[in-house]
Amino acid sequence: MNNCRVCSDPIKPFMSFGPMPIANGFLKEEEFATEYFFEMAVAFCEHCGSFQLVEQPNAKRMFHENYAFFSSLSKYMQAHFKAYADNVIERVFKGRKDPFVVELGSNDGIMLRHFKDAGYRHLGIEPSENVADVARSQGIETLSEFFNLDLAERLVAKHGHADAVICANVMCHIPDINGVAAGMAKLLKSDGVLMFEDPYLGDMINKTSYDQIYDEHVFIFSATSVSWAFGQHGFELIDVLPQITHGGSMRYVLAKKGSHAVSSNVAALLEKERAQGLHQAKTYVQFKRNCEASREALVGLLDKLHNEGKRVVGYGATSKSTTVLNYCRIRPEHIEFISDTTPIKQGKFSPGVHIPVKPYADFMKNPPDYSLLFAWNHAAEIFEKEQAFKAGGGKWITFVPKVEIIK
Ligand code: DWN
Ligand code: ZN
Repeated sequence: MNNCRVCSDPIKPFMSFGPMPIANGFLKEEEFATEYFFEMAVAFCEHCGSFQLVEQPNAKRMFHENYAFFSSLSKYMQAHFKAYADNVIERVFKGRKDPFVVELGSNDGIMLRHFKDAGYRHLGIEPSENVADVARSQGIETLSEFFNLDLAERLVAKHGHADAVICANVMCHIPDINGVAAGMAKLLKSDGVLMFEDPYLGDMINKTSYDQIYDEHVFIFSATSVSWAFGQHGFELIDVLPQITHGGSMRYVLAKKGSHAVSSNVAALLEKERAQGLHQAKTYVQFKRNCEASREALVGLLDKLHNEGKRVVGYGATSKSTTVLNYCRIRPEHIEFISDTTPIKQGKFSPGVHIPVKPYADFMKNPPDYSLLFAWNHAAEIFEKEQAFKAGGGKWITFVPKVEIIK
């Protein structure tokens, strides 16, 4: 029996995805024999509404000096983070004297650079040294540590309290959510604002996008669970802003209770979540069935194409693809290679099932019959870029929201 990371109530898994490797653990052939696996099971806490992994590998196995994900590789995400920074400046900084922003998990500085460029006091906290170095090389103040109450106290002593604490695709990675929320309460001014966004549980359930679940994502949040978790630390949800990024995300805006007006968006979303059944165990039983049906359809399609002698190449060696490949037990005979623009992934093999990852030039040189879109969340940007692939007879396979060939 395990206990909920938010409220400590007992929780039990409703579904296991089987043995899973580290999602971003791209590896060399000589490392196959010692590859690490954990059982990836998920649970839903009926008490506080939080959806979480039952076990999560140690943080040092996931976030280190060779972390493979660099935020700035997508043009769309660059524009998204500029808009996010503008939203913070407009909403929080207006009328404040010399405001100070702290970003947790600032990666290569994709968002903080806008604060730096506008001359604002800023600090990034990024535990993966290699991505933090990219930010530092561009003059973005960055500290390579894990955030907790102790660090919050040291930051206050050195820089004073923050006007805004922000993050994107970070909060859902942190198992000690209570420690982090307490640290944020310490770090923020009494009228400070906390803003974070993460993949949204409501979208994941609606789209059966189970690939959002992997080692790094210890939580998949809803407004209900965020409100509960941060409410314990004196925060209240003051606004919610849906985002289309990562296949459907939610930006949560929180402040110390009573310090800011609460938008009507909050009550409306909480009500929508009840109507969707996000508070009920039976919703997750159905989600499990939907995942199994999706797996069956994808494996069936790949088997068929393999038997017909078609060439299939994966597009985007995403973290998400590790869940799909391992849960569906997709093999190198199904997928010739995965094309990815990230140099650190190229020349290596995908975690667990060991499909080669090759540079994008290999995809361009010899386009396959079918391309399996692992980076489905970037579909708009990719389809625009890959018009020649389609015009040349290439077809896309997607699996979110359902397995299909896009003609
Ligand atoms: O939360 C997280 C999110 C924000 O980013 C992290 N835990 C890790 C990561 O998740 P992901 O790996 O699933 O993210 P993406 O953005 O879906 O990854 C896209 C991958 O596809 C990258 O490896 C780059 C690659 N790519 C490509 O090869 N060609 C991407 C685009 C847009 C392209 O045109
Ligand atoms: Zn709970």
